[in-house]
Amino acid sequence: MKASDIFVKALESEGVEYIFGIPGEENLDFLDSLKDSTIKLILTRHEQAAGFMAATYGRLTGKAGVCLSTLGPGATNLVTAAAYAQLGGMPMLMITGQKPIKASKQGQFQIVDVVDMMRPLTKYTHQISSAHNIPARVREAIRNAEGERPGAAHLELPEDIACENTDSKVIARSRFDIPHATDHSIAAAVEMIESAKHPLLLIGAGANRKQISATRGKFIRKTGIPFFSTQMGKGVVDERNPLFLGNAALSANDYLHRAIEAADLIINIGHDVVEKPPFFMEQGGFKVIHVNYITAVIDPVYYPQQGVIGDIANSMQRLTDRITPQKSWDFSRFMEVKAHLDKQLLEGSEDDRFPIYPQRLVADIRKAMPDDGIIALDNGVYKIWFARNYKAHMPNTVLLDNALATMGAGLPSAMAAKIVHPDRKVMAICGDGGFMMNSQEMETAVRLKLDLVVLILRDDAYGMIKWKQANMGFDDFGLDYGNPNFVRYANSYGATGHCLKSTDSLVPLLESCFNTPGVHLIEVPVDYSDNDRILNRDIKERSQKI
Ligand SMILES: Cc1ncc(C[n+]2csc(CCOP(=O)(O)OP(=O)(O)O)c2C)c(N)n1
Repeated sequence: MKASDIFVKALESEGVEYIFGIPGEENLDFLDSLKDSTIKLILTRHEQAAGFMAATYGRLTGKAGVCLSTLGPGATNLVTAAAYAQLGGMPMLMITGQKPIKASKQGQFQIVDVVDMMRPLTKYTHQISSAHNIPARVREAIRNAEGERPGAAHLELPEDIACENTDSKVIARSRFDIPHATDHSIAAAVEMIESAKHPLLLIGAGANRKQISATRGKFIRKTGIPFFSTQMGKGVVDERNPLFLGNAALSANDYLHRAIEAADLIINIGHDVVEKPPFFMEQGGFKVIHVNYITAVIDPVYYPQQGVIGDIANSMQRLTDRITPQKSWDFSRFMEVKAHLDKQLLEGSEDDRFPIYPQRLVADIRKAMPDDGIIALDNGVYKIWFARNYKAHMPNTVLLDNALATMGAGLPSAMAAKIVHPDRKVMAICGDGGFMMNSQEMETAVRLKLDLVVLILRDDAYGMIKWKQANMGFDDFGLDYGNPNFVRYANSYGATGHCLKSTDSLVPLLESCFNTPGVHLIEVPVDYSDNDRILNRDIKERSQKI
């Protein structure tokens, strides 16, 4: 069999459904092998977007999403997506081409050491130098990408290896269970929780990786211990739950941090320090139990006293079985903070000024989205508003990146979410800055006939940086730009462009877009003039008084 054929067979045997990417001439054998495969090629208009789509596919399915590029420039375009998958804990395999490695007449033309370039961004990076090894290398790359903590893997398939012949055979996926936590660590954690006075539960990104929210629901029901989430832990437990305190969209000085300060123990389910910290540990402050698949990475702001390391679902089940709710637990301070925060979160949610204010925007989008509807956020100041104010009802219904926190992933990640969940309503929410970083994928979305709503929050500036600039007392400088006419821009791709003209018309417009097939782009003029006052000052000052 030709090497590229066995490569594709190995991917099929891994259950790969899609390959996102842009082939170059070095991938042509591989491309030809894909022709007769069950794997669908999704051609994109930029490798970075292909990488974001593959990573999001991996994030939502737990199976490695696969992307493809040529050597040199194609591979360098994958770099940001590799970091996105690696930091975000999303399983992804990148396949890149290369010039012949045995004999080549091309000198160093287009040659970058892609294997080494990927080393700090991946769990595994390897050049295939013999067709014979392909099945083992594919298995090893995917094992690395999918294993805890998931991340990026990379295989380079040089042109001359791709067309070799081999009699090697595909290696089937290994079956294995994720190891379980030791009895000793479960017992130690139970002891710490039972003897705490104010235990508090934190739900982070790792808890969103496997669909095991039922066990966390049981733990919360049995113990009555209140919980809060990190940005990437949103939705693991329904945030309408009366024990949900809030989201740590900000790292400090929010209402929620008054509750965190009052805790003497935090049971951390699935958060690791790659995500922006939800709190800062201090000597002599609350203790932390780290419940995760892997041990904690120690950091000046995070040094848990106890680990419960193993399959999170199993750990939560065993903690739930063994724990006895204590009469001495006192959650009154947490609930007091929650009452203040809940009230604060309603402020502005009915404000009908136009351009729309972020609080109203979030409230209206929540109204328009069903429980299982997915919002995929790009990176901008609105991410804080959504993390803080939007109540997620189901796991993985708020896709955001608070690990690499890159701009440009909003549209591609929404597209991947729609591919994985064709029956669910999916919306990309982007700033005008982030959208323009991968707006060319509008063509891909239209070509794939995706039913998608793309919301662009227009402030004609890099708003997030303006907000920080104001916070740091700098003058307003250097962050404004112009924009295309977004309606005409959308229409030129064969999508349907809309521009919001009044705040009240947002919900009906969203409903009509979701009821009309195709890609809809909605330009939403947004008023960020309150960001500095509310996010930088009001929340801090008012929360001090609780
Ligand atoms: C690729 C990349 N470049 C730069 C940044 C730094 N950055 C973070 S948010 C932001 C501005 C985002 O502007 P926009 O997308 O318009 O959203 P807004 O904050 O205005 O709502 C910038 C420049 C980043 N996170 N990622």
